[in-house]
Amino acid sequence: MQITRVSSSSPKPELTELPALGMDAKSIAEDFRRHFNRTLGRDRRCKSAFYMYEALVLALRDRLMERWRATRYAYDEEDCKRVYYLSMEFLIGRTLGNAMLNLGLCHEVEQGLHDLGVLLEEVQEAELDAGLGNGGLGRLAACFLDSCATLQLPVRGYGIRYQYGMFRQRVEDGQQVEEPDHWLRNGNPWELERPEFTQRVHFGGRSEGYRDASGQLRFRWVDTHDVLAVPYDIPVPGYRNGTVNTLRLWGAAATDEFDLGEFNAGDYAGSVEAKNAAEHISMVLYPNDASENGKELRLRQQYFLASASLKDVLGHWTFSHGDNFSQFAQKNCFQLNDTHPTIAVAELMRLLMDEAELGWDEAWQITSTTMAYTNHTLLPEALEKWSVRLFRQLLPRLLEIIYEINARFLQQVALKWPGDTDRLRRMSIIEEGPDPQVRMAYLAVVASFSVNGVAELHSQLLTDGMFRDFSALWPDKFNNKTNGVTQRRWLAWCNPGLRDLLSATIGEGWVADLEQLAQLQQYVDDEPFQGRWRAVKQENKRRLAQWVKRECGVVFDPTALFDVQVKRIHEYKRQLLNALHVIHLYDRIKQGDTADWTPRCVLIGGKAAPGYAMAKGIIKFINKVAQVINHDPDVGGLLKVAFLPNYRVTAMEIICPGTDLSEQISTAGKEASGTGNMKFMMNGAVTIGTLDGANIEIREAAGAENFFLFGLTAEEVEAARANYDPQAIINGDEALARVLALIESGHFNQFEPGLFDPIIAAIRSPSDPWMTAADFRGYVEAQRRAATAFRDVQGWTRMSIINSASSGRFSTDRTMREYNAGIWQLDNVAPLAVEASSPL
Ligand code: 26Q
Repeated sequence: MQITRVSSSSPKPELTELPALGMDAKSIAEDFRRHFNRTLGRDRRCKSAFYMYEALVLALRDRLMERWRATRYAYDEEDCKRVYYLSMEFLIGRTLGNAMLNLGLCHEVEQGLHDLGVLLEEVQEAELDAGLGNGGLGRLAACFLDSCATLQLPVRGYGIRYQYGMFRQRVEDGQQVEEPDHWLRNGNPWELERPEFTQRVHFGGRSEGYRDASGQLRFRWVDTHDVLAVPYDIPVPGYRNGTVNTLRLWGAAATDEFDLGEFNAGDYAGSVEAKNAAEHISMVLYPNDASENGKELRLRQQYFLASASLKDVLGHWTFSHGDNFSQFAQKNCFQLNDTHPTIAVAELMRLLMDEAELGWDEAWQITSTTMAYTNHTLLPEALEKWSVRLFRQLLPRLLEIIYEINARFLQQVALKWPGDTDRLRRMSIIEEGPDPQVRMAYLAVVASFSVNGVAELHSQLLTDGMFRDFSALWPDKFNNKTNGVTQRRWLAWCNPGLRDLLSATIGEGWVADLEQLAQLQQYVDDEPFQGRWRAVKQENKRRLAQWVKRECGVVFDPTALFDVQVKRIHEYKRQLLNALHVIHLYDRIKQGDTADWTPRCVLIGGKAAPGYAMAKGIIKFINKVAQVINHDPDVGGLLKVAFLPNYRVTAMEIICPGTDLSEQISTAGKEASGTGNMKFMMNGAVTIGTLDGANIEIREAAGAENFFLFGLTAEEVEAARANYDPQAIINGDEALARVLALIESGHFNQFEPGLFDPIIAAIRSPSDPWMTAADFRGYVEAQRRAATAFRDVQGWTRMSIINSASSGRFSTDRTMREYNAGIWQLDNVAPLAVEASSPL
């Protein structure tokens, strides 16, 4: 990989050049004041935190703007290869702190505001989370962008500018209540609208064949209903390197003629309806992190993203290369974040054939060498399928193309395995039946040159299971890219105490090179260092306890073991197993079995998909159990349980620094990777977990003695399924029998009989897919080992330090280097010097 520095003597427009903006406290304070007073028209009589926040964003944005332009110029002048990360979700959270950190302005901003008598912390609290994602997959996309900008890789994110992000969760009488998240209510000062790059996206209509001038049969898509896609750009700064990449989010808008036609015909209400229908496309994020199959609006969203983004890229290409596509595949790559944007495969074919007038072979050559697909799930119910009928109605031309891709693909299969009709049926992109379906994952695999899973076990299970036939056909396509998280947000920003201790001990290098944390190994037994490590953790636990008190009204004692499980609520993630353990501890307390007790505070948080009844039942269960335990005078300080409402990115920024024990307890073989597990590890939490997803790699890195392992392996889970007998397990385990008896007695649902019947039935069911009862004993024992270990203060500190010291591998900087070496093959490109880039 070569580092390219674009010469500042390269030709550039010769108009007025602005001097670069000052990066000192005084300049920032001046700009802050100017924006507050003049741009926003506020004064000391209106010192609302929101306008101060906005003024500060504008001051920082000015500084990003010049670097953004310099980066763009460098990419254009270099004519470098680029990657487009297509994702329905970018779970960004807050941007202010990240911008300050990456611009290297934390102290300067704090000082500048302080000099004006303004408290930075208050200003920060005015920023809402950009909750444009459900969970892991969306947050991963945001971490990827941070790392790509830091590595100076020309990668651009493409997504949707949802008006409403992930719903806000309130808890009322233990129950989840959803509220819309109108995060754009006060505007978004980070974004830059770019109406000049508006694209037109087609829906409906029909496909029509015709002969072109040379007599060649071609197709056009006619009588369509069109929607405009308007881009909003968000700057993505690298860590102190002058690079600013772009996240381009599309907002939907009605075309003029769409509503004017009806308006002129006198149908005023109808014309507004049409406008609404168009704008509905980017109205709301689907709050479902498994599947919401078959919803027309969801397919509209997916095509909207794919079509607008591809047109944008092709527009840029033809602007500089005309209609010559011979180099296109060498210079462009699309990374599909799960199957959600996979319709891009057919759309690229359509654009190349119907609009750029290429032949099938040439178009396929380009498509199948520019598309790469990342899978994030093994759950069969999460596999996307679209009914052919819906496809035909909404995207008729795309369906034709998919059929043709499938026909040619099946020919290839038939050639390799003559006469194997069962294999043809299994591998077909079209699932036949009374209501035929398009299998999006198969379309993605067939059209991509790379298919990757997100942890070693997950990638292995993909080629052994779901994609077995495909892996036999194309073994070289399949690869693993273990996930990561960005240490800028998940350590340097969210844990200032640990950041300062680390930097004082091993220098600041780890912020851009996480493997340097390995240098901590030499301090593992250094008592003064251990003391400082504990002091930092203690302070973070105090901060977390304060927050839990405010959000849940439950008092946590910072000297207790902080045991935390935060993630989406899902049966496979087994929050239920956690709750059973909590009840078991409660039962022990009630029996007086409390010799050598380790006081413990259990925190559980996460959102349930609004339509997922069982997940909502689990939330209610946890809340009711917490209520009983927290109010039982026999329990006192031995055990506290809190359900944290509205878990989100900003909540995790406070939670992970203050956690001792990280719960990663999914049924083995079900969690593709997990990324929360990595955030906790980095911040010195010890994991209790199964051999699932990236837990396996975490344990390898930290050493088995620094990880609390329990449970069946993925293989054992599948082997045990056929003869799974939870009743026998319950009969043979007194503790579990007592826990179930207590639940069945109605102890946790005094006034709502039958409330937890579905939960009890799930645990007792021989067809429980998550085999909760099977892992109970192992889990309780692992928890006992953890509790005992925690009372050895030095021993625990050692484990904590070792976990953090071994987390170097779990930086998205490493993940992105691997994507680049194995899939993208981009050169690093540094921006033009800031002062050399002309503003006009
Ligand atoms: C699908 C169809 C219709 C509506 C919504 C969806 C949908 C939306 C989001 C399906 C899945 C998701 C999100 C999945 C997800 O977050 N998966 C997680 O990805 C992480 C990053 O790779 C992994 O660490 C987790 O293990 C995996 O569960």
